[in-house]
Amino acid sequence: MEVTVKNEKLNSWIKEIAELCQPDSIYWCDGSKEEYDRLMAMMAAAGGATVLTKRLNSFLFRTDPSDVARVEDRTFISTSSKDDAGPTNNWLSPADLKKTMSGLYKGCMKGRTMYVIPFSMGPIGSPISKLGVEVSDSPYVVCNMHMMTRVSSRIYDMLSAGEEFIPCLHSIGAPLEKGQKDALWPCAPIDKKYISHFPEENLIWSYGSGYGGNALLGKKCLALRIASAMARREGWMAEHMLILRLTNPAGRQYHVAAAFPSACGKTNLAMMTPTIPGWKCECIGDDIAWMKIGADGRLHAINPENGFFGVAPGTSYGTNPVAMDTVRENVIFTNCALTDDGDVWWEGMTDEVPAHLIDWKGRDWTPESREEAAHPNARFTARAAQCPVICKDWENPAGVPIDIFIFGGRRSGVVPLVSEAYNWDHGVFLGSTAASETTSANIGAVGNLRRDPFAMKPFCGYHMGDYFRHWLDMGDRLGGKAPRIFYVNWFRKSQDGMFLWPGFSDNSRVLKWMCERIDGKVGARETEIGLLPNDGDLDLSGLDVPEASMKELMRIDTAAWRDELPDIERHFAEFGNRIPERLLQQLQELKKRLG
Ligand code: SAT
Ligand code: MN
Repeated sequence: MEVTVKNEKLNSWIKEIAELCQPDSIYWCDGSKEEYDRLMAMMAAAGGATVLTKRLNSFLFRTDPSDVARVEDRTFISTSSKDDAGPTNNWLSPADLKKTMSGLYKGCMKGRTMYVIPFSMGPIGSPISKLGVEVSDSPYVVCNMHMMTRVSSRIYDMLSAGEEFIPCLHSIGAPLEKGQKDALWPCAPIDKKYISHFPEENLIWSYGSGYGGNALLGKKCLALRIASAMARREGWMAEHMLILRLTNPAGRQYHVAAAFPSACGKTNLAMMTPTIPGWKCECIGDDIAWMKIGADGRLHAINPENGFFGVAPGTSYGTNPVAMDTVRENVIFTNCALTDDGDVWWEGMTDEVPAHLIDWKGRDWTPESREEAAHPNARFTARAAQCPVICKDWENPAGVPIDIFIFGGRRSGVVPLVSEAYNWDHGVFLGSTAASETTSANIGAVGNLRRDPFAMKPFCGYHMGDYFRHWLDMGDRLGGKAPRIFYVNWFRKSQDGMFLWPGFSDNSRVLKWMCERIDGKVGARETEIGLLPNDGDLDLSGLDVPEASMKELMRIDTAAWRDELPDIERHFAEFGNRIPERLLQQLQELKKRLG
């Protein structure tokens, strides 16, 4: 496409990048369906994309086995002072990092096309949206960005009118020499990958990976890492949260924003079909919330994304029928298995396991095979508009007023099914000490317990101690209009390792209790760790969970909680003098309650 954009910053940046990366050609994207179809057809012809004959307009990609998840060890927050990045982020000085990366970028797009992708996070033209321009040498990235963000030529007009944008530079880091045959999934080796953020100048540089959050720079890089730093400066919030609307049988609406780490069920909760009669759940977003205090003094949330990049394994008509219906057509699948009749399959999709598949590495697979057919972090990319329960207000620029915040994670022990914070400060304490067993959404060990405050450890673009303080400040500003804060754990296990709580649709029972707390309809009992449901208040009608399991789900093991204290102390100590006094006070109070 021939494009003239009258934006000096954009044009000089594109020129500079083109000179550095030396692509064979430059292509300015317009976000059209024609463009998407053409790029997909090109990738299918080259062999990188497999056309799924069983699913309309859908494709399967297999990545290089080394490029299957975010790379937290290779992710950098590059501020002029190391201290400003804080202990939870990798840091290199902007000068050093730019020098190293410029060396890598030199000639890195040889033999390839450089795509210029204009996008908006949030509805185009909305006052809370942010514009970005991603430059990438990956057509897979272009097509995913079409779904996950709003890519449109209208953004060129806005840029010509002088609107600001966030430059996002991406290369897979695999130049092609003349005559060299391309890999099916070109990328750079792990020690050459860099996912870099310069929050002081709102700039993103990503090199070496083509996968998900490493490469679709509107998502984690812009909408969380850069946006969280902007949000703190400007007095709003950018959080790793799903957003949903619950409606009770009387028609009263509640809006919930919930933070769980990657691959801990945000998409499932956001699309849940309540098992309790008369309740309705609608999805507004499944991963990121941008929230501002509105004229009414309440906190209003929007979903800056345009689609879902969801974990496929475990998704089924049993666990998340809405997601299954969302991915019926027009989907990009990555690292799923391929069936003999041209469809995708993943572990947990059907009770019956296919007799033969091509696995995510492209090899023959049978139920006897030792490895999984789909990678545990295999993903689907689909437009939010395709979701059957998408809320009619999901693109409302005013956002939805949040009533309830939920924090949580994957904990096989210790943490009860649900508790409510005593007050805002206690809620911020719960968020700041949240811990979860690691998942395959990051390259690294799976199942290790780690502190993941507010599910933002991998995504906070500045010092986490300052981030805690920002949460306390927001609470002070919101006062009596602040959302109530809850903590959940759907993943507690019995002694013999079985999940105690059915989860999924039955999580609606827990949400119902929260709504009734908001309305003052139910009380709660004070415990050492927070407010827990009184016996009989959690609606368990029609649910088949043994009483002993319910007891265990709600049990507070004070000895185990006492054992957590040294770890929480160590965790807080990491933040040095940037840990807010009010959180240390919360820790003292918890200690006192535990005796
Ligand atoms: O790869 S992503 O970062 O987009 C997914 C996730 O880890 O949440
Ligand atoms: Mn996420």
